[in-house]
Amino acid sequence: MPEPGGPGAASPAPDAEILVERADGVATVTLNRPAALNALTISMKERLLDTLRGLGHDRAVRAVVLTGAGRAFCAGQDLKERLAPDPAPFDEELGLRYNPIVRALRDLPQPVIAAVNGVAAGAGASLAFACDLRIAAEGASFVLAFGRIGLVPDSGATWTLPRLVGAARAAEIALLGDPVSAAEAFRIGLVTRVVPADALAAEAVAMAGRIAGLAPGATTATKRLLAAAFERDLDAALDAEAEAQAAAGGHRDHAEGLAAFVEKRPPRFSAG
Ligand code: T3D
Repeated sequence: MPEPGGPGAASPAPDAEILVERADGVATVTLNRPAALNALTISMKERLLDTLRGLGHDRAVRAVVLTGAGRAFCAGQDLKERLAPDPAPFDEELGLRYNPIVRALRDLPQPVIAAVNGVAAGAGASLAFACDLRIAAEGASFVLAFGRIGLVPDSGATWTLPRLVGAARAAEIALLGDPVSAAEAFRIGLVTRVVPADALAAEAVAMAGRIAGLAPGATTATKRLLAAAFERDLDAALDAEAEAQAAAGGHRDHAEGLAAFVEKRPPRFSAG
C-alpha cells in the first residue's frame, strides 16, 4: 500500500494526492488525482515538492520513479483552479511551486525515472522532461498544450526539450502542440523504452532497482556530470570527470567493486 507523500509519512491514505511507496532502495512517487488526469493543484505541487526534498535526504532511497495514477501521467496545471476567483499570479505559481519542483528533480542525488503511463500535458510533460530517464506505456503521449490556452511552455520545457530531441523537433512539438505518441517519442529519443501498459510499473521499478544496486556516490556523480554536459565545453567536462573520478576512485565502493570482480561475486556497495 503506498503511503501519502512527504518524509516520514506513515499512515495509509490512498486518497492522498501524492503517494509514495518505498521498496528495495526504490521510491515510487505517484501523482494521484486520476479523475482530473492528475492535474496539479497548489496543494499537490506543495506536497510533491516536500516529497522530493524529503527523498533527497533519504539515504535508503537510491532511485526514484515518478508516475501517475489512472489513465494519465499528468495533465499539467489544474485549469479549474486557475479559473477560480483570485488565482495565484503566474510568477508566484512558477516561482514558488513549479520551478522549485523542476530544480528538486535536477538536484536530487538519486536518478529519477518518469514512468509515463498516459498523457503528459502542459507542465505534466515538463515534469517528465525534467526527469533523468523516461519510459512510456504504449498508449502514452506528450502534449505541449500551452499554446492552445494562450500560454508559453514552462516548468523548464523550453530548456529541456531541445536538449532531449534537438532544436528543430522541439520547435515543432512546442509551436504546433500536436500530441507526440509513445512510438514517436521513442523514435526521436524522448523516451528510451515503450512497453505495454500493464508492464510499465514493473519495468520502471526494475530499471530503478538496477540503479539502486550501483554505488550511490558514483551514480549521483554521473547524474551531475550528465546534467551539466551541455553547459560545459570539452575541457571543462574532462576536468569535471577527472575530479569526480578521483572522488569515486578514492571511495570504498570502488575497492569493493574491484574485489567483487576478482572474487566473481556481486558487489556490496555502501548505503550512500
Ligand atoms: O499557474 C499556471 O497556470 C502556470 C502554469 C501552467 C502550466 C500548465 O500546465 S498549462 C497547461 C495545462 N494543461 C492543459 O492545458 C491540458 C488540458 N487537458 C487536456 O487538454 C486534455 O484533458 C488531455 C489532452 C490532457 C486529455 O484529453 P482526454 O480527452 O483524454 O480527457 P478529458 O476528457 O479532456 O479530461 C478528463 C477529465 O480530466 C475531465 O474532467 P471531467 O469533465 O470528466 O470532470 C477534464 O476536465 C479533466 N482535466 C483534464 N485536464 C485537466 C483537467 N482538469 C483540470 N485541469 C486540467 N489541466
